[in-house]
Amino acid sequence: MRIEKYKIEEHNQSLLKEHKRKFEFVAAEIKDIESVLQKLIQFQAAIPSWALGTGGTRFARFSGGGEPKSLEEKIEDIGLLHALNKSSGAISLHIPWDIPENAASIKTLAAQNGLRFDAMNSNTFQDQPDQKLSYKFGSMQHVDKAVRKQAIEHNIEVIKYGVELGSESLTVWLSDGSCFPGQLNFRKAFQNTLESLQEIYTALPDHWKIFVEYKPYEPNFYSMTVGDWGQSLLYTTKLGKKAYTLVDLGHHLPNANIEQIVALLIMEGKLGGFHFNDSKYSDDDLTVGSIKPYQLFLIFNELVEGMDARDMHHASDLAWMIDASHNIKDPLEDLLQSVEAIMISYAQALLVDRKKLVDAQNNNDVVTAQEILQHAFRIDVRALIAEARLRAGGSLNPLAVYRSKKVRENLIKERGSKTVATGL
Ligand code: LRH
Ligand code: MN
Repeated sequence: MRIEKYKIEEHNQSLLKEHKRKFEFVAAEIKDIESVLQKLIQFQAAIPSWALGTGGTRFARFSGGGEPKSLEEKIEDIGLLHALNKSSGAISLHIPWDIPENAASIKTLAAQNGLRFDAMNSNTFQDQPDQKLSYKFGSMQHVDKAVRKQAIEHNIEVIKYGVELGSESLTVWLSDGSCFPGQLNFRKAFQNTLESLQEIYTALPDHWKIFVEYKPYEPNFYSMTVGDWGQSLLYTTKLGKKAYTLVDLGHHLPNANIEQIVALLIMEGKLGGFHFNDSKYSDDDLTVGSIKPYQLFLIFNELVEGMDARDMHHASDLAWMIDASHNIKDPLEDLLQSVEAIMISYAQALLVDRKKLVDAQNNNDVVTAQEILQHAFRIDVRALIAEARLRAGGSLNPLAVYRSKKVRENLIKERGSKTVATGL
């Protein structure tokens, strides 16, 4: 389903007067408003190809209907999101869930929807029907060299698909680990995994990056062979300058200080990007900013400070990707909310008075430092982001247009209520 541009403009007209009032109010406080707006317009979050259908848990999955049954339909759905918020201009594919059978036509369809391909994702955490050797006891850590070789070859195949589509990075998340003490020799598992990643690293095209994603548990529940940021940094440092650590917000033990991890990874030049989501207990993959919006702001605060300290280009020097699972919400509405939450935290971080904050820190003026941060966190930047969307040709209120145009109802009419999208 497509939403014609004139319908978005029509909807904007009905909201314009109220928007301008709110925008002028928030803009009055911001000295470099044009550069802030430019940064917001350039910023694009990549949508995961595996999160366009209804997610589930081991207990149940309640399909919402109208789900995309092909990669083409997934690209159309992301194209619709991007037409509404002009901030979803990239898609991250997961192989083999979304193999581009005809890469050229897929690339053309994506371009017609204003989409580029962000990081490719390999999958050695499931056994495919035609697979020779099982990953039950791991893939790159496996005691059997033949299993490790199979995993390496799969990742090299994923890189090939990415090259055809114009992607320039590979995300490797390994479910490898152990469920019981004694099951695994941690040192050998690390060495096997490093050697396997080194073979994949060698196969990377020149300008490509490899992202090593860490996770403390699930599906293994005693150890994970890439269990935390320190282990991922060990791998990426030993691999070389094309290797970076990927931070999935849901992959931390309770109360971990993720913003400090982000600050140090940027300092080391080893932060590759993010899988944005939110969680209350574990890897819940909930809507970004729905549970801990202040933590998301604090993470973007470290990102802006750290990236500016290294003269990094905000929009293109890191991989901004969403990784969520939609168990009860309409997947497209959930993704619209997630992109909005990311833009809000980024905008607020751009409004932190850096000079005053540094002065407060240098004077150990803890109270003022907190006041400066929380002042920015309490600025209602929604009209700022709406103005950025308006200038980029998007909608002032994407969710309202999505609902008023009865997108889900139309998708169910088009695709039926039983279609199931590949993915988690
Ligand atoms: C693992 C993970 C990883 C993906 C998968 C879909 O929990 O975050 O990034 O490959 O989810
Ligand atoms: Mn992830």
